[in-house]
Amino acid sequence: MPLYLGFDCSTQGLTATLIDAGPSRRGVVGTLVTNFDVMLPHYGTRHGVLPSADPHVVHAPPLMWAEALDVTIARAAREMGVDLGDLRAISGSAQQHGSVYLAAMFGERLGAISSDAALASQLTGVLSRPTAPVWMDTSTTAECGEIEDALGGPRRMAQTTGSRAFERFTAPQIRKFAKESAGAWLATGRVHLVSSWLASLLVGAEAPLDHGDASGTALMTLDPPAWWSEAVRATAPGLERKLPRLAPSWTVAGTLAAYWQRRHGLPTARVVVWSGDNPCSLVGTGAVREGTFTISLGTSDTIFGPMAAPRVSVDGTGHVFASPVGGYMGMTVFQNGSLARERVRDAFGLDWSGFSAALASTPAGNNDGVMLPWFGPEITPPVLNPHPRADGVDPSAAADNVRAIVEGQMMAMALHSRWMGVPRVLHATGGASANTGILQVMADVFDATVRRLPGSNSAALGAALRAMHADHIADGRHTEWEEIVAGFTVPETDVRPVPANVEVYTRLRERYEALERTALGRADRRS
Ligand code: XUL
Repeated sequence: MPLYLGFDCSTQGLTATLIDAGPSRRGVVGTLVTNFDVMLPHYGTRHGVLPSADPHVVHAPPLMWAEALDVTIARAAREMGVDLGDLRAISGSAQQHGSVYLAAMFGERLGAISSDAALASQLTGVLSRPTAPVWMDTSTTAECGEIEDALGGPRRMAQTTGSRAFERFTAPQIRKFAKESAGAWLATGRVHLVSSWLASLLVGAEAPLDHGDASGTALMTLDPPAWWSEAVRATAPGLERKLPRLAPSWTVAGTLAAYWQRRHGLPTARVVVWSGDNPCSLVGTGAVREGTFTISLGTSDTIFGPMAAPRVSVDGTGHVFASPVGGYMGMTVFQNGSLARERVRDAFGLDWSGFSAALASTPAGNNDGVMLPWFGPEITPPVLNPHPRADGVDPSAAADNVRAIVEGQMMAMALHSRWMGVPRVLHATGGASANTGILQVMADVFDATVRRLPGSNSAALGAALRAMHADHIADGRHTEWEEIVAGFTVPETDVRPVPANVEVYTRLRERYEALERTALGRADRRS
């Protein structure tokens, strides 16, 4: 029974999903999660990130992710209930954009890791910056402007890299660090993304960065996928020597380092380059051919789908990435995802079943009440200093507010993903996709059939499936993506749009759009 292991290093925890690809037992063997706040409390994170006096600065400790890998692999060996001796390959998914800054001796130190002590304890001194800015960081507006100016403006940048400059993208983050901490920047020998940092730890050598995750740096040309020397020069001095190698998403980076074999009893499995969580979710939700979009309801809400040719978003809100299945993928990201839903839930003292009951007790369209879901800074549309705003929603009525946040989020997604096309079928994944009431609003707002995928971590599943695909290629076998995902991404529920509700939302979307326009006229925004 060939086993494949996929990780997902998300904002709040590290998930491991083990799959069995044997013809008679094809399916998920098990999934386990190491929650950062709960299981690694000594790093002091809250929701996986470090407390910060400035709401625009959001960092996390890279050593926490390394320790989580160690802890999760130990747990997988103990708790999955199968002999991991049959493990053929491992890959991973990681929150995108976050950058890890390493001293020049990092590569050498990796080669000297001993199985006698825990991994994290042997990594002291390898970081040239103790914390990593993550995708929620919005502190680089000045650097975005500087980079766009140097590269001929946002349109040229989007046409070349797939996105204009966004605060969370790696290039403006690197530029800010190089400007503010020139000495530490000089001492930096390598900048990894979260994905290539963790892959390097598994291989025990510098691992390449895959084209999918590299698309979130603002430093890679989409066609051909290569570092864009103009952007690299415009970002920071000496950056060209500090970037990892680029590689297609199906590249085998090496085999598991001796550390993992000796300390946790794992075999000499192949390690496939890691990718970003959204590219991995594309695979893990089976959206491997154009026509199907996925909505992932996680810490951030994202909508994405495969694209044969890159169609860049003209309003500058979306992204085109290299896809892990070949070709491209379009994507739009909304920062006010599950944390915004939790804010409303907590404000009215509800639990998730109370939240669902509140949603069910209110009519589609919320009697014309609309809410902009901007509880924290928002990526789409860009809102740096949020002013949560509602029109016609009683601020003291729990049920109205629950419906307003869900409807606001879905209307924002429909509005800002138009550039990608109009979906007929949406695959839903992520924690909140368990809530059928939320999926009904999604189906009605998009006028599309929504298919809920089983399991809540499609990114970890996608990573395991990518490991299988790359393992086949390394063995000289060509397997179509449909065959790789077959049996793993079968929707468990179909939620169909209700025609009367679709009509209500066609009207309400105009109100939402008008409220958003008015709010953006007043709110602090960059473009
Ligand atoms: C994608 C993005 C988020 C992170 C968090 O551009 O910023 O979806 O990948 O998971």
